[in-house]
Amino acid sequence: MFKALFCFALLAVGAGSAQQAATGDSTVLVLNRVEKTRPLPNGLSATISGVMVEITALRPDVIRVRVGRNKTLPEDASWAVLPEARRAASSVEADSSAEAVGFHTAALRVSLDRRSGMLRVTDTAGHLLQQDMRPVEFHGSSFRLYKTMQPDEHFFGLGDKTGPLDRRNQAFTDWNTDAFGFQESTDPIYKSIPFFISFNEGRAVGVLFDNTFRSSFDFGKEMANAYSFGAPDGPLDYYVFYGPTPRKVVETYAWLTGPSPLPPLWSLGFQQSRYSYYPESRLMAVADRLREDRIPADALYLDIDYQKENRPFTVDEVRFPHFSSMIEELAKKHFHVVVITDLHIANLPGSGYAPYDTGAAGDHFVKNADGSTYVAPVWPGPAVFPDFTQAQSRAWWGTLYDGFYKEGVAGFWNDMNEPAVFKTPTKTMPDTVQHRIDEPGFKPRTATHLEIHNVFGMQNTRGTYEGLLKLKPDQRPFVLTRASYAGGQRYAATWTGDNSSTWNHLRMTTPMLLNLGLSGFGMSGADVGGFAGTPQPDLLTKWLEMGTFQPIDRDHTAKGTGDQEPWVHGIVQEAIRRRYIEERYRLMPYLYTMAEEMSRTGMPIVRPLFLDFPNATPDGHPLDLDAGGEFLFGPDLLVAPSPYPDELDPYELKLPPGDWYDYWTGKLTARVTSTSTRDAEQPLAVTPADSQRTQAAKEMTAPPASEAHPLMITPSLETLPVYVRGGAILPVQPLVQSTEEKPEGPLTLRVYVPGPARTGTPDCHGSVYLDDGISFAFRTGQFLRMDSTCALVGNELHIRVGAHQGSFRPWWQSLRIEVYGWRTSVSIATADNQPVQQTSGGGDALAFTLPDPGTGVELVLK
Ligand code: NBV
Repeated sequence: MFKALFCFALLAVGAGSAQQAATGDSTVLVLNRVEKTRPLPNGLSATISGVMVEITALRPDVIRVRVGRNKTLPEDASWAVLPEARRAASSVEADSSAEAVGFHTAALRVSLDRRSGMLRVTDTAGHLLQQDMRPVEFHGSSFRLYKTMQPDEHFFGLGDKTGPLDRRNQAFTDWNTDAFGFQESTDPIYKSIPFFISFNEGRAVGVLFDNTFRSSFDFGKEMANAYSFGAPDGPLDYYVFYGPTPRKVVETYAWLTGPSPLPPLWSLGFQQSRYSYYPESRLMAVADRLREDRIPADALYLDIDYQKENRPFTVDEVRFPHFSSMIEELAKKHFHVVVITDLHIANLPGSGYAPYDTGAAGDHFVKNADGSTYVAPVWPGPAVFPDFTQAQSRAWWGTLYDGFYKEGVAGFWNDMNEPAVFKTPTKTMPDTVQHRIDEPGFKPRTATHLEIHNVFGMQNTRGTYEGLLKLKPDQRPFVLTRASYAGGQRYAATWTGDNSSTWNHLRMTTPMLLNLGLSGFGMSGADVGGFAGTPQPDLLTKWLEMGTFQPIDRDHTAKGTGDQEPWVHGIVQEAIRRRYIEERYRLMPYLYTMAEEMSRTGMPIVRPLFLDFPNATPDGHPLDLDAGGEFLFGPDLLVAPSPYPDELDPYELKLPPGDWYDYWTGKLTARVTSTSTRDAEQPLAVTPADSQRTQAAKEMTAPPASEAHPLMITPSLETLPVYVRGGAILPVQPLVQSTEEKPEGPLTLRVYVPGPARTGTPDCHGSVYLDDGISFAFRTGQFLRMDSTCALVGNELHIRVGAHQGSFRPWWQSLRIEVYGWRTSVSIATADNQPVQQTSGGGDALAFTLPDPGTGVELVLK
């Protein structure tokens, strides 16, 4: 039907006919002729085929497009986009010609073709960023937009949808779904994040399609030269924002929808979970074993079986007779407990079950179309569902956390919030249930589940997050969610749901987490070891290795599977697993610094290579597409697992331009020269410092591999290859068993001396951020930031450690500075002109320990 109507519509356009296509179906509407236009200070308003269109600039690099049938624009309200961003306005210059009408900003040119009504966006240099391929069409309430697609255009984002990192040649639907047992081609799964990045010839453009209905995206699957998006109903309201760098697009997405808040430090530690640890003695035994085996860990999870008959906000007192003292005891052992609190409230009228009674008294539950309360089976049996679209219902929901939060439960897990419903083929609520939107910024109105489904989980976590904040205003909440929508990162961290204990699922983890990170969810993880099934020993080991380099490192498994803690499968496997978890704790200063960056700028912790190296290939092709499962863990570490982790064959390592050191040995692995045509336009500058550097490199025991010979890696169980960017200054700390333990000894700054810089100035810097890890005191200056740089000056290496910014006092008194890739010995070393002794560096590193006065210090090596 859709296709047939569409052909008619096209014919109508071709014939230059009026807006109502000659289909005999008055519901089809094609926007093909610009009738009236009116310049706005920040954009343009137009009537196209009788339909209202408004295109405005929020910033010079961000435009918003809204199209409204019935002579009005869609309601200016959003669950995703922050009010301050939606209200932003940037002035524009109007452009008009015989063919087109539009405007330009300092970054973009926007035009509407007068004959076809089609939208075109270019940068000011004329590079095409987005072009309608067809006029916009409405079919009843549904609509779809087609945009031209370039031969080397690639697409990223849409959250953790399965499949390869690049979304090209695939199609996706947004409809939050409990997808137990999902596989590589399963769609939809748990989250709906209608945001994607198009990347073409090194230029990135972001698109946020802010529509909560069952939207869909097609990236060249239907047509070889077009991508499209649309929805069956709801507003035609989207944002287009320009980089050109993908980093800028990611940052702008955070500007629009808000970054993830700074998480509590403990949530970055190792987390142990299973469905379910009970009774109490079992949980305590797991805690004790982690400490006895000296496997650093910070969090333990209680899944649904801790509750009485699966009723949220209760405790099964037979299984957990000393719940609060158990939490206390675990806290003394430096464990944070996270408990599951699903949203389905047991339907128990008159039984003294407070969540039901107070919810019913406040009229907080979702209703059927006939006004009765909607009741459906989930874990507790018949259940009712809070209407999270009402601000007052979210506030009530938040109060339910009072008891657990006071007892010292540290974090909360919102599962099943797609919402999942049992015994129905749709796995969720009927389309017809009624939600009552009562929300600042929205018109108070009822909405069917078709509109609310995809934001239901997000609003659930908002209720949790804001409720926790109200209960403990000076404690950073930790909420973990399965379902969400664009902007949901403001309230919760997330995980990828019920994966399986297979090698392919381990492999799928990377693109899922990378796309989640690009889509705002920088705090994310996948169940380490896999949820469904029992992992083979080597698989669990490899997964724990990879877990070290995930933002959230949580080992979790399903009911009825084998034990999955790091010690299963004997001491040899356990020793490898321990080593990786320990490494995560050594890297904690680096990881926490990244988390802080994420909370300010939206930059995710795990990143595809093209995010930091958009010009790594001559044609601006994303390097990731040729580099298997490689990814960046923050700005300085590149993790290079085998693209097929169960295969024994050697695989090729592809590195972005620059010097790369082996993280484990500290040796220079490769010096990759830029292959980018864009960069090649800038001649390589070889300064005297660089010649010195080259001389120094010759002294190294392992000469850098030449790019002409591909670097091959032979996989081994005990090694996950990790490389450090030349020019990084990596902060690492002494080993601890939990993030609450004070590290004993100096903060180490590992300086990886950069090779000849492309621009002549070696880029060598690092930063470390620290605070109390739990409160909001950082907002009033109680944090510490310390930036450092290194520079080659003639024959000397100068390492400048900056003064402490902020008033937080660090745990260290001294700094150990390790220098990689410079020389094997020095004749003179001074710190602020006073001689310093070289200490043993191990391997090829030079090492020096100096007091950290907090006022900055310069180490000069000659
Ligand atoms: O609460 C039980 C599980 C949980 O362990 C898992 O992580 C969630 O994704 N939950 C789903 C419900 C049922 C799973 C079969």
